[in-house]
Amino acid sequence: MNPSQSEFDVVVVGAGFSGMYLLHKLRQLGLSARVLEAGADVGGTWYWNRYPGARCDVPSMEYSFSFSSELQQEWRWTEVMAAQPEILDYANHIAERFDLRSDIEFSTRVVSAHFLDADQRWQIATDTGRRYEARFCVMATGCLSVPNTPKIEGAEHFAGDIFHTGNWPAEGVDFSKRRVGIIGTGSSAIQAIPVIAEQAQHLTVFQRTPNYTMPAHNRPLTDEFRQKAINNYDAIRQQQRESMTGIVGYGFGFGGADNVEPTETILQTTEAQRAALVEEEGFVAIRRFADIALDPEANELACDMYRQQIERVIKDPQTAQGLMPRDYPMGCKRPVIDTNYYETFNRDNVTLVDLRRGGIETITANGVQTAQGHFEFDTLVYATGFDAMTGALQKIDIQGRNGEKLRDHWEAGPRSYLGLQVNGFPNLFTITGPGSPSVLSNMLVSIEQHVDWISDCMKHMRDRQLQCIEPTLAAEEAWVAHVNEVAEGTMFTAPSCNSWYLGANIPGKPRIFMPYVGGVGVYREKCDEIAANDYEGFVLSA
Ligand code: N01
Repeated sequence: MNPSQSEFDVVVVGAGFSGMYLLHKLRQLGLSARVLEAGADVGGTWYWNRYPGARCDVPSMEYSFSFSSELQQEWRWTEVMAAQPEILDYANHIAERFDLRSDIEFSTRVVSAHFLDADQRWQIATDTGRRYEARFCVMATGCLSVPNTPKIEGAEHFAGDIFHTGNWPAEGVDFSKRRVGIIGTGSSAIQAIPVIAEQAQHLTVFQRTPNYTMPAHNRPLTDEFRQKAINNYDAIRQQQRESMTGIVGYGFGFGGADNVEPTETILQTTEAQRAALVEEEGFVAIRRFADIALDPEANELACDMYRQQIERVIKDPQTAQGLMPRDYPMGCKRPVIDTNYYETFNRDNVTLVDLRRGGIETITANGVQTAQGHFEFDTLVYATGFDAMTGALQKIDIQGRNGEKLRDHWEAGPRSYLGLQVNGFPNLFTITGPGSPSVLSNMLVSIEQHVDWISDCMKHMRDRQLQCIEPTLAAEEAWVAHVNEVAEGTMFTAPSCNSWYLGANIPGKPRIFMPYVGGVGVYREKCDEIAANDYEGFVLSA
C-alpha cells in the first residue's frame, strides 16, 4: 500500500465479509482499491459482537465463502453453528490468505461521501482527516452495524459498568461477583443470558417483548460429516444459491433450513392433538405445520402451543406467564434459536422483569426504576439491537448528484433499485442494501451474489469505456413497489408486528418493510436477467 495515495478506482467502506471479498475481486480485475474500516481489524459484525454466547444461527458449512475452492476445502469448522471467536478466526484467515490487510485502512471511519458532478467522482472524507477520491464508492457497511442504545432517563447517572452487546470489549468481561441487569430479549440477549447467568452473582432480565425462540441443537461436527459436506460442496453451494434463504440445512434438519418441509395443517388438528404434540416434541412440534406462516388463525394456534411448552418448562408460574409472547404473530420478527434460554429462568440467580406489567421509568445510580419497583445491580448490559439496514448509511453524510442527500431521498424510508443502487447517486453501490434479501438470508450467500454482480458490472463498464451507472427513478419506484407487494400479507408486515425489519425499534424511523422477501434464488435470477438485458433499469453513460 502506498500510504499517501488517495485516488483510487474504488473506495470500499467496511472490512467485514463483504468488503474483504470485494477487495479480492477488485484486485482480480486490476482495479485500484482502498478499504476504509472503523474497527481496528477485519470481521465487521463478528469483530464488534463479542458478547458471551455470540454465535451464528446458520450452519457453518454454509455460512462460509464459496468463491475459493481451496479455502472451502481446507477450512475446518468445528461445530454445526460456529461461535463468534471461530468466525472471527475465519475472517482473519481470509485477510491473511488473500493478503487483504495491505489495502485496508483500519481505525478510519468514513464521515462523508460526496459525488463531484464535474469530475464524476466520489470524494470520501474520514474522521482521521484524510480524504480519498474514487470513481466508484461501495458501501459494505453491514445491515446490523449501528448499535441502538435507547434514550432512557437517568442513564448518565448509572454508577457501574455499561456494555452493549453490539460493541463488546475485545478483552471480554468477567461477570463473576457482579449483579447484572440486561435490557432486551432479542437474539443477542437470548444468546448472552444463559452464559452470563452461569457466571454472574445475579442476573435481572428486563423484557419488553417476549420472543419466540427454538432450541438450536448445536453440536460438534464429526470428521466424517465435515468431509462428506466438503466432498459435496459444489452441489451444496448450487442449492444454496437457488434456495429461498441461502440455507439448505445440509444434513442438519433444524429450523430455518429450507430442507425441513412442513406438510401438515394446524387448522385440521384438535386441541387434544396439539397438547399431545407439545408433550411429545416440545417447541419444535410447531415446525410440522405449513399454514402458520400465512394464516393468522393458524398462527395463533401455533403460538398457543408455544405458550403451553413454556408452561411445561418454567417452574415458577409467574415467570412462565411473563415469558409468554402474546399479541403478535410467530414469524413476524427474525427467528431466534437458543441454547438453554428458558431453562436459565429456573435458576435461583435469575429474575425476569416483565415490563408489560410496568415499564422502565428511569435508570438510577445502582439499577433500574420500573413501575413495578426498583431493581438493583452494578453492571448494565444493553442488548437493545441496532438501527438496522439503513443506520450505517444514514450516519454518513452521503450526497449524490446536485448535492442531493441520501438522508432526504430516504426521508420516507429507503428507496433503492435491487438494494444495489439509488437514483441520483451514480456509481454508489450498497452491498446487501435495503430492497435485497440480505437479512432474510444467509448473509454470505447474499454478499457473494452482490459482490459478483457489482464487480461484473464494473468490468462491463471498463470494457465498454463507460463512466457512470445509475438506476432510473422509474426502475427504483417499480422495485420498491415490488418489494412492498411481496411482503404484503406475510407475518412480517402484520399490523401487530413491530420488528427492526420494519424500522419499528427506532423512534421516528419510517415504518417500511426493508428486506426483499422474494427469496435468494428468485432475486439472483432477476439481477442476472437485468444485467443480461443490458442493465435494464440502469442508465450507463460514457
Ligand atoms: O436486537 P433486537 P438483537 N426498553 O432488536 C429491546 C442478528 N443477530 O441485537 O422487542 C426495553 O432483536 C427490544 O424490545 P422490543 C439477528 O438478525 C443474530 O437481539 O422492541 N427494551 C428487544 O427485546 C437479530 O434479529 C444472531 O419490545 C428495549 C431487544 O431490546 C439482530 O441481530 C445473534 C428497549 C432488541 O432486540 C438483532 O438482534 C444476535 C427499551 N427502550 C443477533 N429498546 C445470530 O446469528 C429495545 N429493547 C444467532
